[in-house]
Amino acid sequence: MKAWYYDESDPSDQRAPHLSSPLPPSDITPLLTSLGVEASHHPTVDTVNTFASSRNYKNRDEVNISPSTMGAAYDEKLKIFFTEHLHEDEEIRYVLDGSGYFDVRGGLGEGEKWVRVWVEKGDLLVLPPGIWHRFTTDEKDYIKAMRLFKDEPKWTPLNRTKELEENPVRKEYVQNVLK
Ligand code: KMT
Ligand code: NI
Repeated sequence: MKAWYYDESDPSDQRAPHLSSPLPPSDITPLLTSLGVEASHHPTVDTVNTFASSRNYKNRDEVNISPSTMGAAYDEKLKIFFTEHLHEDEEIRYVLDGSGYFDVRGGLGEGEKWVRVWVEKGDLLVLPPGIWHRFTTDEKDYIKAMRLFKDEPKWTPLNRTKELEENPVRKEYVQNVLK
């Protein structure tokens, strides 16, 4: 896993690194923690299973995102994943193979910034309910990931709007995590 503030200067390709200066590894965990994001690394799925059951996760699915598995739908799917959204449930993402970027919003109002988190095989992220985020593959165009859900698979993205700032889950996230 690596992370940096997303460089907005060239918007042409979401899969490009958009690297500003890389954050020193020791700064990454405190930054993610301040956003309520937990990151860990699991060489095998065994410890992911333990982690998930300790948090009462009951459901999961797998996505294989690449031009060869998705054909013409690939570009369209990437646009959907990269549309800024939130989920009302906490969700775990575990990378089984390949790599990609989760962008998570840091700051509020004028101070908003994208934090780009590069994840590769074995990396696990817990995204808190109510965090604005988006996903894209990187220039290798391939990720296989496990998506874990507490209850019913409810991965419906709620795309960002002004009104959604008033969503109770969003408000709770802002009050309790960002403050
Ligand atoms: C999400 O919530 O944005 C996703 O699940 C993206 C696909 S998982 C690599
Ligand atoms: Ni999402």
